Amino acid sequence: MDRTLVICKPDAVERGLVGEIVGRFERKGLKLVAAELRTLDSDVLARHYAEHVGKGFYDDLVAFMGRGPVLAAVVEGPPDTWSVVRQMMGATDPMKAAPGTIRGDLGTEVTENLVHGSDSAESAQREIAIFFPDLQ
Ligand code: IDP
Ligand code: MG
Repeated sequence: MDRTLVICKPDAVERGLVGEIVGRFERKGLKLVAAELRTLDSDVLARHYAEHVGKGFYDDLVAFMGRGPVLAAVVEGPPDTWSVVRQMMGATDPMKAAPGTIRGDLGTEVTENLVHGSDSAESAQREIAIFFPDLQ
């Protein structure tokens, strides 16, 4: 089995779309193995988004991601589950994301794009360790 990190971002919590987003993953056949509503501080965000520190959009990203609670979750499924989750999320820019994807169906803004999913098996392992260090 394979696990990946999913975050329903603050806009998803504010808009009441957590159930819709998690439900899509559950209906696909992926299993929720950890989930917690929490507000992320700048230290956690700097670790999680290490690849983006210093980029032009980073300050806006951190302000957005820390403005209210997120649902951090781990989902489990067959090998390459991280890739299935990414496909179901759609492109980073919701205006370019395909219909049928979470971002394509539910969003319009590139920063406030509803959902995070790890972008490789290595990222999944790294990110799960940040959010759920005690997960077996
Ligand atoms: P991803 O979430 O699809 O993996 P990344 O490139 O890793 O996309 O970017 C992380 C997050 O930073 C995005 O989900 C989005 O919230 C935000 N972001 C990415 N690119 C831009 C941009 O060009 N302008 C504003 N925000 C951006
Ligand atoms: Mg990314």
